[in-house]
Amino acid sequence: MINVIGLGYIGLPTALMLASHGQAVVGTDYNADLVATLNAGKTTFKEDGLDELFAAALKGGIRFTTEYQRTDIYIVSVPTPYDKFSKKVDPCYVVKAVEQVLEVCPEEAVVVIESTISPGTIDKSVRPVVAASGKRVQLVHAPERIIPGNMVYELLNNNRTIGADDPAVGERIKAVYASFCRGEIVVTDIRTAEMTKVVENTYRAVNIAFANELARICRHDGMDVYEIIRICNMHPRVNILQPGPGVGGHCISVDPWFLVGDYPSLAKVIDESMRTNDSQPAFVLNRIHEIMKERGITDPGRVGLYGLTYKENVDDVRESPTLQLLECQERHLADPLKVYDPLIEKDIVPGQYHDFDAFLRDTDLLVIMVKHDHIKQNWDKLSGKVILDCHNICPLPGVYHI
Ligand code: SAJ
Repeated sequence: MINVIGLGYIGLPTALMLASHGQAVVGTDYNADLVATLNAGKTTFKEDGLDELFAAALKGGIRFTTEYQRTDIYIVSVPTPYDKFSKKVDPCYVVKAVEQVLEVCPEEAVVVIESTISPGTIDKSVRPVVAASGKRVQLVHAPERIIPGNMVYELLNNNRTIGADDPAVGERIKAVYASFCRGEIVVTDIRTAEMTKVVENTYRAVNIAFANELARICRHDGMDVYEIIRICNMHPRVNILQPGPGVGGHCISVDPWFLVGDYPSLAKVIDESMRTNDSQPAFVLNRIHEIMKERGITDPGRVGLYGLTYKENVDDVRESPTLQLLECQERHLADPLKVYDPLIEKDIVPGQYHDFDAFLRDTDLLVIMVKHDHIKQNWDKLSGKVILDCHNICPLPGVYHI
């Protein structure tokens, strides 16, 4: 039996995937409400294919509880918050989970850590806890790679990395993941696995920063960045990403800072890239100001931000560019801008609307912060608005870009 600890964005789909592919699985989470929701047959966030996967996992006998189980394999996928000022990861939840596993597990149990951690965390924070317990367990790091919005497909098809102290244990855990994963699964050591995860996200962050920097260069001299990127990408060895209103989510906007924090005098390109991405919402705010002046819009209360999530078609707002922009605006002691997101039902920020038509009625300058499918189905409602399109998706004439 496998006990999956932490039933969030990664733990839940992983537990469901294992259970729907013949593994006996118990999912454990300290949040009793979340466990009750799952036991009532409901998923806890929106994701393509998740409900179907849930149904298959229930048929496979998955159970949800707040209790840690006594078993021989644990998969820990609890959050790893990071401190915004020190830019360091806080492994407290991983450590706590491992401590609780150690209280109940048998000798030689395998503890797989899926949570994203900064390189060296297992040596620094997890091994001492294991040593102090006096128990012999096998540690494995199997960092997740799935992208929100396409999680189910990517769980099935992505290649994976397994880091283990003992290659035989690595092979055993590889077989567990191979029960559902059609991708190649590489077995390596723990330190390498930790580093690969952070390097993958850093690679993407640096490349997004390059696109954002190009957008600024092109804006400065009135060139069309999208046309330039489109043409450059026709070169066989060039693949530039897209500029946007900033970088959000709990991965690309966070993990690269671990390398800057640990190697400040070496991680120069990474440091500069992260600063570029982090200042992109302020760049958009400046664009809003320029457009307001150009179009004679004097009331900031008539500016509406479309989209609160960190990217399209997900309901996750962690580190979202819209929240970053609002924070930046607040620092200027300004009243909150209007905000609408079709995927966010809860009230998260002041000035938030839950009715698209009412939001549009109260907005003269509409800023497309997130390219949800929803807006692509509603272009007809936007005619007559001044539009700042941060993603180059709007087909209407006279649209402004970043
Ligand atoms: N973004 C751009 N321009 C682009 C692409 C993305 O501005 O061309 C922005 C998005 O709008 C978003 C942010 O970057 O705000 C991050 O989005 P994303 O889709 O690039 O990535 P995430 O954070 O959803 O997921 C990433 C993935 N990592 C890589 O692609 C290397 C995923 O595979 C990881 O599993 C995930 O991080 C994670 O959990 O670490």
